[in-house]
Amino acid sequence: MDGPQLPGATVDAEDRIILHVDMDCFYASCERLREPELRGEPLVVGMGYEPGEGHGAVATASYEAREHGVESAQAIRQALDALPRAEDVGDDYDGVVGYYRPVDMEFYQSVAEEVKAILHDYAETVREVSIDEAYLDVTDRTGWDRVDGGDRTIAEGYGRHIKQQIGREVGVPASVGVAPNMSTAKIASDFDKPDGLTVVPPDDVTGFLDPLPVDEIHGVGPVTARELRELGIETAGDLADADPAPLVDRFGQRGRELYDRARGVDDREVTPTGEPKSLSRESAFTEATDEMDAKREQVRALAADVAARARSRGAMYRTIGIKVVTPPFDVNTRASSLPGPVDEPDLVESVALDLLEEFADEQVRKLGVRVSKLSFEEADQARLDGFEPADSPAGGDGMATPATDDAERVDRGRITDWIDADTGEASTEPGIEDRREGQSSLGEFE
Ligand code: TTP
Ligand code: MG
Repeated sequence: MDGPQLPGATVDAEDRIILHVDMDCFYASCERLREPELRGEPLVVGMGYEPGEGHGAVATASYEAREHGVESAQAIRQALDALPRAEDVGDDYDGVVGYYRPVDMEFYQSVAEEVKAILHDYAETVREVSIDEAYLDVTDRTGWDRVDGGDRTIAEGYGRHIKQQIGREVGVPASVGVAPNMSTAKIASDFDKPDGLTVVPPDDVTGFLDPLPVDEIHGVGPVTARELRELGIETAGDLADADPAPLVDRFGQRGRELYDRARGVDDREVTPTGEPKSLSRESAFTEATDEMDAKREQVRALAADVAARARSRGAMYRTIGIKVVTPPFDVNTRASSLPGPVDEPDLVESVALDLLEEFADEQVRKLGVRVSKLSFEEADQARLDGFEPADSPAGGDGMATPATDDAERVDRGRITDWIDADTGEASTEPGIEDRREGQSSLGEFE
């Protein structure tokens, strides 16, 4: 695995392509979505923080705030010492000031769902490890082949594309690492933060890892790093060259794992996280529109796509819903529940179109269609109308196949999960923005 390759040796055909995404100063980036004037400013998001108060701890800080020594888990008071709050200093203060905001998990969760939805479009296998981090196995979607005989790989283009898609569609920055295994991909996504893209092809793994300080290996915290330094191990290369036996004596099985990671050896498979609770696809208009024909056309394409996706995953649904985003960012959701689980694409379309009628006169920025209350077990028995190709919208049932324009729009849409993680009942809930602004009008009918 390590060491120089034999002349003429080619990259192992088995080499996987693992992509790790970690959003940059995620909570702060979410706040900047709502308050674009905070872009480029030192911004601190506090857990247990209240405006004007000094209690709580830093959940995250923007990179501008980090330059002043503010970091996650620090007390807000300490952060305020390093970076006074804009409201607290007089007009004659000529130092740098910070902006402080309280944590709003619901909002961050909704942004994270949009990001994850994009990720699911770019890989069959996605492992979501935290609100702002996921691994994708993209082996079958891209390649390690070099482009034009240069250093760049096709996989690099793939990683760039995902990053750009998140930036364009959701508006938050991500850092991406691409490598032949999970631990190297994780290190790579962290390597050039923020807004980083680091690609480590199989034949560069050793060269990439060797010079890194040993604490950049995932799993090496400050305590382990200190102990390793006591053993004369400063870099990943030192660890890779070490005799593993004393490492195992000292750290147990973890010692062996860290030794392997330092050598770029990590056979862990990307295992997907749970079955989705709902499937949805949403798509934005280039500009808000009140044209009902355009809205209907969009909903038809989205409905066809969601239904096809549900069928390909063997999912039946009991609730069909829509999401309608009106300017500026008001999220409205409407849903209709059925007596029992079904797999009926034409019903998804007709219910979604019915629900849309309420918004006939509204300006709309974005539309979504969702199926929820999913069940997976019975799906086989419910496919009474035969098999459809997994990824094509259902045909032969009287529903129009989306025209090219629709198909393109659908490509920009994504599968997401609007369901409430705690209750599993999101379909009847108002959107996050609705809730925040107290507009919880709902037109749900059972
Ligand atoms: P991280 O990905 O660790 O941090 P980050 O996204 O803010 O910054 P980076 O650019 O370095 O990735 O964590 C994701 C979110 O989790 C973060 O925005 C806030 C939250 N968080 C806490 O609430 N407390 C913590 O101690 C940490 C580390 C994160
Ligand atoms: Mg992050």
